[in-house]
Amino acid sequence: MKEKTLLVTGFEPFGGKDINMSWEAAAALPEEIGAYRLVKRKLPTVFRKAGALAIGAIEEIKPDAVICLGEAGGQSAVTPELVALNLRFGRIPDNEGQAPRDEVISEGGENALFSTLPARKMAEAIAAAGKPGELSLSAGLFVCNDVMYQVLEHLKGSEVPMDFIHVPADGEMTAEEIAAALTVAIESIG
Ligand code: PCA
Repeated sequence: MKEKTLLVTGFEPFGGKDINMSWEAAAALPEEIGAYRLVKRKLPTVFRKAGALAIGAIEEIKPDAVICLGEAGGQSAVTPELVALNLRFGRIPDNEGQAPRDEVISEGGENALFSTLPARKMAEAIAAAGKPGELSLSAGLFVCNDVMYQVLEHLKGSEVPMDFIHVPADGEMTAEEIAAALTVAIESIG
């Protein structure tokens, strides 16, 4: 068994859809990649709660690294995120009907937190493998950004690095194609 543990999260469907490609892709990932044994968890698409559950999973599993996945409509590449913003905005309601409008995630917290995994390197590794991969400069302001910000803030000062990766919704890539791109990204972090 591998010595290092990678926590991978995906989301439940939201916005009236039946599936969320982030969870489909997480489920399609192998149990071991590179130096890591994977532990997978599904998060609810709910502001605050998803981040709290991700942090709870980190406390329980004590992973060596964390990658949270979410789907994004209108994109055709797997996109590691560079930065999370300290702000919530719901263009549509989350799965508990909440649609905050420019609400601060962490009072007194940093305006933005950078990914602590090498987002650019992961994006470049995916592209170098001939798969669709690009660095993203914004995780948006919906539940994905909320989870990324909360987890990065929680892990600040720890040895555990984290990134959020958006994957295409809407059938742009199959779950297996997304999983193959994510595998390359995970192998690149060593
Ligand atoms: N995507 C949403 C939240 C859940 C998901 O899969 C987002 O991009 O914020």
